[in-house]
Amino acid sequence: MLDCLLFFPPLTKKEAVGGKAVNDKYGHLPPLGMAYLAASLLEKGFTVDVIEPLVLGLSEEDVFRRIAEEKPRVVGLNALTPTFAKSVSMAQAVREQFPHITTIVGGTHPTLSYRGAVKGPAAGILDEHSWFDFACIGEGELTIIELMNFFKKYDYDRGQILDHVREVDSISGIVYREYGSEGRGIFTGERPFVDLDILPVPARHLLPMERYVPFPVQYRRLPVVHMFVSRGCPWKCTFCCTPYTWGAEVRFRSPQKVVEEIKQVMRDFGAKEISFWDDTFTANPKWLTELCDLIVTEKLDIIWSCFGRANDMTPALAAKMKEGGCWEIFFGIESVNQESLNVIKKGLSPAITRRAAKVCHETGIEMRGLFMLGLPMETPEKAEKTVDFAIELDLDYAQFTMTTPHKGTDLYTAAKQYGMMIDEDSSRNTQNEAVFIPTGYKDAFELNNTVKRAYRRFYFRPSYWWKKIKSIRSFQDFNRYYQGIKIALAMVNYKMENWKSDISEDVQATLRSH
Ligand code: B12
Ligand code: SF4
Repeated sequence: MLDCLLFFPPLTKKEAVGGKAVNDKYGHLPPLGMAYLAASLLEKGFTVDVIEPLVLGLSEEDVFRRIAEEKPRVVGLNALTPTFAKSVSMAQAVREQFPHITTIVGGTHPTLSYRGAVKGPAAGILDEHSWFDFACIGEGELTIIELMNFFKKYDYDRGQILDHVREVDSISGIVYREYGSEGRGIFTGERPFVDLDILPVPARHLLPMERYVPFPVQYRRLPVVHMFVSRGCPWKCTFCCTPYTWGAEVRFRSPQKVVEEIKQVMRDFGAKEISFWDDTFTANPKWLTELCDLIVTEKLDIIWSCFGRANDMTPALAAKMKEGGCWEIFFGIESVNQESLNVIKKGLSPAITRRAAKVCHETGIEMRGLFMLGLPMETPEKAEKTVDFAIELDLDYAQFTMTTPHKGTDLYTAAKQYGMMIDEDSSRNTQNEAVFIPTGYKDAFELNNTVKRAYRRFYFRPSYWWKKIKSIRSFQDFNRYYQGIKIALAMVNYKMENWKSDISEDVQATLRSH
């Protein structure tokens, strides 16, 4: 018997990134949210396990076999917008096969549906999806403990739990159903954001850590361990979920706690490199400077990469980051077209990004640019200018994804003003499929071709390859580049050739009709 079993019902790799051609060995990341929840539960004495269907390639049947074996009293499911339909169907199957198990759903999608710009169709998450008994809105570490204590009081008996459900009124941050298993969802109100330093280190030991190998060009030394040590973002880009899910103020774990966690993952998992997946790792230069100083003082043999904002990149900060072990920064550049940047409230200009690129090049930190094609106010010609910009910036890597207005974001609310949503099926919100066509484009095919051309133009340049060849220092470098390029080409090719046959008849009809 297990108190709680957590899992993240994923899209398959094929659904998420066109994975048929993608080597299954690479590109996995741990579901750290599940590991954070598990650590909090373990700390309070609950028994807990995490199933990782994505990385272990488990089918739904495998998951249900594990549930039957582990006999959890509670199942907690994570839901992103594109994976929400999966969470619903998994929760339904849990209810049908194991009616005594209490189910909770949490994650970006439920949170957005309650906190988002407009309470979208998913706002009444429990009204519409009776397979979930409870939904967790926002951070889950403290909420799940309080819920589990309530369940424990009734010996995890689902019948008793639902009979006494009004008692959870005192637990903030959840939705419960008014009359137990029927009735409307009631939100108990916002829970204040948590001080990250009180949270235990994620329970990575419950995850298959050896399987989390990034794509070959995204690391330098293995093993890489992923970390997420801050929450929130002071910016308000209209396409982004972060300000809603994590708040407008960015909170960091203290540098001391981060260093403790780095030491722990070096000791327990042999980490040689850290991949920080925080949304804006550079948002607080004072914190980052302290962290880098501490890594140096503690003489940690570790290198790392992170996400940054171009506005934050001063020469002094970049030098400090380099000294602390940073070798690569991912920047959300999105576009060179100022009108598009203004519509999405990116708070950037091409000049700011040029300055950041200069700083990175001079400091010797690799720069990866993330771009959104098909933005409001964009045309295929303007998209070409964005690709010119990526080339001009002399980026080490560039990624071009399709603009995806997620339900609950401001961009979703404004989408119709700037173009057409051609697919409201949120399971297609993978950022690799055309769901929104700006007015400047003829149709989805044109947008798709623009992305394809962007990759071709950026990567099929002799000067780019010459630079890469010159930077090879070891066989490992060579192999990483070789594998990376093979995967990138296969992915681009796969997506471009097969996306059409992958989309539903309904959507194809819409595409044909405009
Ligand atoms: C790392 C990451 C991944 C990893 C791991 C995913 C995971 N589930 O953890 C990987 C690479 C697998 C991934 C893939 C994708 N991702 Co992703 N990912 C992230 C990223 C950068 C960090 C996630 C994270 O670790 N957060 C930190 C932890 C602590 O937070 P958390 O997981 O949300 O969990 C907390 C709460 O939400 C809550 N909670 C969550 N689940 C539950 C469950 C219960 C029962 C309870 C009580 C509470 C609870 O408690 C947790 C602790 O506080 C986020 C951006 C972000 N800032 O969150 C995007 C993000 C979640 N990803 C996103 C997307 C779109 C995707 C992909 C579709 C992209 C793609 N095309 O590949 C795929 C889909 C995955 C799949 N194959 O099914 C979007 C989701 C947007 C949305 N509206 O849902 C985000 C928000 C980024 C964005 N673009 O805005 N992703
Ligand atoms: S800066 Fe990044 S994390 Fe912050 S709102 Fe914009 S896209 Fe989201």
